[in-house]
Parts: sequence; C-alpha cells; structure tokens
Amino acid sequence: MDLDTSVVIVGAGPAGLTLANLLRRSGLNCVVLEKQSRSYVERRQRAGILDHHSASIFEEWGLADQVLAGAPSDTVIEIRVDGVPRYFDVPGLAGGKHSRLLPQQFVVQRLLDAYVDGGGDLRTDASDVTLHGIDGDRPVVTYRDAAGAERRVSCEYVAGCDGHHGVTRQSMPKDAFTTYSYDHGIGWITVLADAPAPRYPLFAVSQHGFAAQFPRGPRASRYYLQRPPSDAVTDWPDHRVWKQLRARLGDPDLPAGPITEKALVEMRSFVVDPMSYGRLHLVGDAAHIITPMGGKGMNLALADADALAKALVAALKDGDGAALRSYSATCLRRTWDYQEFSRWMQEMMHDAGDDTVTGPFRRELARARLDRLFTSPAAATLFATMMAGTN
Ligand code: RFL
Repeated sequence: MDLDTSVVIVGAGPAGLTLANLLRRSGLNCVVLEKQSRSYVERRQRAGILDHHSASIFEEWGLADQVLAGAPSDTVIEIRVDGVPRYFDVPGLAGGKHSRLLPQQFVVQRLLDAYVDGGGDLRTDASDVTLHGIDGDRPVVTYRDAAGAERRVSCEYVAGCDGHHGVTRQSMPKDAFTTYSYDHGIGWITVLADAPAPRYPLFAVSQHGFAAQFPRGPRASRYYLQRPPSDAVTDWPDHRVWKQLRARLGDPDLPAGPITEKALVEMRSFVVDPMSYGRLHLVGDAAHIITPMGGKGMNLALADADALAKALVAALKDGDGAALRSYSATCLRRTWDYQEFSRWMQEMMHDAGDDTVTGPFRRELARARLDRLFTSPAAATLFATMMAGTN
C-alpha cells in the first residue's frame, strides 16, 4: 500500500476541492485524485454565480477571505420582455441576502491555492482511478500516476466528486440506486465573448426565443441562446449569434466582440437516489446535474460538500455516524427543491417567448407567471429567496 488516509476524494472540481479544504480545516487527512492537470482544472470556465448559501459555507469554515475576496454582489436582475426592461431586486426581496458574481474557475483556483498552500495532498494526472471494497470497512483506491506507475491508497471513506461522467458512480451496483433523468426538450447554445458585460444579469424573452447575458468579469460576457434541439454548433456561425442576440435582447446596437468559446448545453436533469453506497458518498455533479437556468449546479455541489464534511467529521472524530447515514436524504431534499426552481424558471422564460414550441396558451400562462413576479409580493419573495439561495 502506498498510503493510508481517512478520505480519498476523486475529482478536483468545486465539490472535491471544497470538501478537501473543509476536511483539512477539521484536522482530517485526505488525498485528492484528479485525472486532469492542475492548469487544465484551473482554466475550465463554467458557472458564474455563487449563491448566499455557498458564501455562508466559506464564511462558516473561515475560508471567506481566500475564496470570496473581491467578488461583487449580485443585486438586481433584468428581465426584458419584448425589448422592455423590468428590474427585479433580488436582495431587496430576499431579506438583504444575495449571490456573488464569482466565475467558477476563480473558485477552483482559490480553493486549490488554499488546499495546496496548507499542505494538502493533491495528485493530478491520475488515470484509471478504480474503487475496490467500498462495501467493506477499508476501501482501496488504485490509480496510475503521471509516470504510469500503479498506486494504491487505502482509506475509511471515498468521496465521489468526479462529475457527471466520472467513474465513482459506476462503482455502485446498478440495483443499489434509482436514476431520475429528464430531457427538457429544448436546446441552448452558450457563447463566451470578450464583449462588455451587461449592467445586470439579463434574461430576455421574445418571440425570437430566449436569450440571456451574464457578466464574466468586466470585459467578458457569457450568452445563452435557445436553439432547436437538433441544431449543431456549426449551425451557429458568429454572424447568426450576434444577429439573434440583437433581436432577442431587443438591442440593435449590442456590441459584439471576439467569441472565445461556443458550445451546446445539454438541457437535462439527472438525480441519483441514494447518493451513498457502503463507504462511497457521491458529491455534486457525480450525483445530480441540473440545467444552467437559475445557476444552481455549482451551488448544489458546494452544499453537498459542506454536508459531507460535517458528517465525516462527526463519524471520524466523534464516532457518530448519524449524519453520514442521512447525508443522501439531506442533500436530495435540497437538490429536488432546486430542480423544481430551475424547471419553474425555465418554463416561464421559454414558454413566454417563442410560441411555436409550446403554443399560444402556454405563452399566456407563462407571461402571467412572469407578470406575477412584479405584482405579487408573495410570488416575488419566493422567487428571490430561491434565486439568492437563502435556505
Ligand atoms: P466538476 O466541476 O465536473 O468536477 C469534477 C472533477 O472530477 C474530475 N474527474 C476525474 N478525476 C479522477 N478520475 C476520474 N475518472 C475523473 N473523472 C472526472 C474532472 O476532471 C473534474 O476536475 O463537478 P463538481 O465538482 O461536482 O462541480 C459541479 C459544477 O462544475 C457544475 O455543477 C457547474 O459548472 C454547473 N454550471 C453552473 N452551475 C452554477 O451553479 N451556476 C452556473 O451559472 C452554471 N453554469 C454550469 C454552467 C455548467 C456548464 N457546463 C459546461 C456543464 C454553465 C455551463 C456551460
């Protein structure tokens, strides 16, 4: 055996790195195995919103200075219907609680620095990660290091933080869990461009289809455009992207900029229940994915990591396994709550626009829902608290 440790964490994304930092802060040993290089992981651009609950995790664990520094607060969102702006004051309606604009790669870079600078054990370029004996008392995880040599690590628990396409979930017997998978029947294309950020995160509804524009730092924007599910990236040359954005945002003067990334987004939801099997606990995207509408994917991953860290501390330091036994149920409650929020927002924003997809009746229902956000304080407060992630 090359190493004995308390917890092997597979994957150095937001989930794995948060868990690793929290365990280190509690004085527990762990090893992080990541199949990519450190520079690859640090550059991967995805989410951009850290909600209130996620920020409170870093505050509670004394990591706020390292992780949250300089992240501006998300204040107001703009919902533009047929080119007419309406402003929705999220913190004002959510009791002063708010999200922060913090791109995922900054979260990852900062968590990596905090972990490695604090002496944490990170093994990148680890291939062929395989779990053995997760239904016994002392699992073993094998992998190949960067030089191709096989390594063996024994541990008390394995945290599967290796994302939707990772290997840890596949180590659970097929009959040990139920999978819920849902295709939302719409497509998105996402575009990252060096173009001026919008004043506020912007959601646009019109007959041309849904579009959104979010800041990614002061000089970059991430855009999302609804597309027919059968479209490929090649169906969206740059001139079509800008033409459609101008039509959908109702802004003929929208400034363009060099496009640095263009990708299709799968509008799919996926949940595994339970998230635990034997000594393996799944965390974040390894257990559930959610569409980007509402910006909750990374935040659910961080909430799982926090719950698992607390449960592992109770089990390993105090010999109390109760929180570990209820880990899956705790996380799934939150996951389904936000799956519902994301679906609510998605139906409202899409049905209210291009009525060739779901028809004019659904369009009017969705417009009534949208309107209610600005006329009913009860509806507005519920939406704002979910958006800010106050629970
Ligand atoms: P990750 O980030 O996928 O990290 C998993 C890590 O595991 C590694 N790995 C392995 N390591 C060892 N052995 C193996 N066999 C391995 N297989 C994989 C991977 O290399 C990687 O480093 O999962 P994690 O940590 O659970 O974090 C989840 C979040 O990344 C994800 O939910 C969000 O990015 C989702 N998401 C968004 N979330 C938000 O909260 N707000 C947003 O605005 C938002 N926008 C988005 C998004 C995801 C997107 N894409 C492309 C999926 C926008 C996009 C475009």
